[in-house]
Amino acid sequence: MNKVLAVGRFDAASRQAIEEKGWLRYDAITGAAEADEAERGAIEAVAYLGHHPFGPDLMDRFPNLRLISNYGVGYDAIDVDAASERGIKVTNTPDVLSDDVADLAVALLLAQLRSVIKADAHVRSGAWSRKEPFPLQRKMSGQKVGILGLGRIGVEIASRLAAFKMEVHYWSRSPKAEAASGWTYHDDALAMMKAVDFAVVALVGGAATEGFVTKEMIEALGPRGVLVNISRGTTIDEDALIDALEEGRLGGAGLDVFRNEPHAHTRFFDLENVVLQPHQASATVETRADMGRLQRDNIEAYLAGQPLLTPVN
Ligand code: 8YV
Repeated sequence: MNKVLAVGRFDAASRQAIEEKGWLRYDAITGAAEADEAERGAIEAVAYLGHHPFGPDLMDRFPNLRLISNYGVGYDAIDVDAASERGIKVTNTPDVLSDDVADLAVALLLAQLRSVIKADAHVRSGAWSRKEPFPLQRKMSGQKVGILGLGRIGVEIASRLAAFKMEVHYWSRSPKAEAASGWTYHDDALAMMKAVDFAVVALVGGAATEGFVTKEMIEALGPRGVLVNISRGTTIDEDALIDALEEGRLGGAGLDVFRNEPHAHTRFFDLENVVLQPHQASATVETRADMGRLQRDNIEAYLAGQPLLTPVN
């Protein structure tokens, strides 16, 4: 009987690696939870890809489960307290994706400030050849940017934006040793949003940061402000964000994550002042290969009775 279950719609390379290992694979945890009792009872480790909540009821469908190896640094889909209570270890894939996520955060800010998407349409539509004017854009260098959350990814975003000659501000629960000397720490997130021109959300997901970016914070950024989110849709009051964008109380947004993925709120689609991405900040061939390898290596470590590489609990 198979000890390992892989759950999710993996890319071709990861899928092949999983097939070579001979692990059982299901597209969704809800499907795997309906497998026959003997199959479920044999499972000790799950390679998990997805954002469907993996809570106590689903865990109890696998009575011998000892490890959930998550594909992704954010593990907010997994109820870690419930896992710990059941003696189930959880691992994630930190570090290997930080550069890519930071790159996309910069790309979203630049795309907004320099109107990259609209300018592309201006050329393709023939407007440029008809000599129609294209509006002037916004300067990125020299402006103040605020980073909400200075974890591994936040640090990478901040150092990239510092290289763009931006004045870096950050909020986190406490000042960070990783912060460069020129970066300004704020212990009050609202005060930081008032002090900066643009902001990037790099918070962890989960209950502790649910709705962290409030209506007041969004409006503090103002009609010329731009908000980028590469964290989780849950970290922002999404209704307040859409209202502010529709009514011009926030200048623009660059979003890789949404509340109800993959069903981004349709009100976003009518807005000209947003750039939208399908939760793809870590989605490069190279990084996805590294994430898949780290996920599988954690499972191999468990099977070999060795210490887990990147434990969460
Ligand atoms: C996803 C992510 O895990 O690492 C994270 O926290 O959000 C992403 O890398 C990936 O899109 C698979 O769902």
